[in-house]
Amino acid sequence: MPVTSPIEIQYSIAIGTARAQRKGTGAKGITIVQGGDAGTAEGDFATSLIWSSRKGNELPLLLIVTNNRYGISTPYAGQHGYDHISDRGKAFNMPTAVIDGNDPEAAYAALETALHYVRTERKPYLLEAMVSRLRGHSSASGANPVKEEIDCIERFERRLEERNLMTRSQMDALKEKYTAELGEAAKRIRTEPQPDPRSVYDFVFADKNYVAGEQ
Ligand SMILES: Cc1ncc(C[n+]2csc(CCOP(=O)(O)OP(=O)(O)O)c2C)c(N)n1
Repeated sequence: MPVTSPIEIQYSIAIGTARAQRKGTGAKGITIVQGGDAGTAEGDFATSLIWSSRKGNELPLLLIVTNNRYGISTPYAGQHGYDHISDRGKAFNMPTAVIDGNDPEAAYAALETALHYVRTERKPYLLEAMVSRLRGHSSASGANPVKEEIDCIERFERRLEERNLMTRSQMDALKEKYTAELGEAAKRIRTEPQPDPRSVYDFVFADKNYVAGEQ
């Protein structure tokens, strides 16, 4: 699900696509939805826990929460009464996990396990990734770098060097290559035409020719 501007409504939208993919529909796809820790205090997150876990009607939904322990400037303790957001999944009989989201290897392994479960069981899984908050949220909380936080890219680069998998200069060259590529893409996008206002409802509702149950 694409992340939305009003936080967390992607969790409600995810129920729709996951319902189309649930067991018995013949669909093999799954829905993956992601949001932040503070957003889980919105009702849409609770709605997705309820709708995805109903007995006999479970949905193939991977719920990912990236927990950086802040909602703009509100710390975790001011928002939640439980130690981990993933604990909420336990009340809905879904498997849960908490991982170090700053560690790409741990994240890869945890995603593999979670994806395998959702794809084969066609049931929901709640994964909580503990991540850094490298900068303030915006001007609302000051957008300066937060020095005490772990920079996951720097840490991973050190690991690659220690294991002799990549050298500093190889990593610098990669960074330069992708920075240039993204810079070019950003320039190109500015030259693209604006979307036609008549397309505002495209892909919001099922196509008007769509008939439930048919391909
Ligand atoms: C429905 C709604 N309420 C309030 C906001 C204002 N707002 C924007 S981001 C944010 C906090 C998000 O925190 P979190 O979900 O932890 O995500 P993070 O930005 O830390 O990744 C809030 C309250 C919003 N965008 N939408």
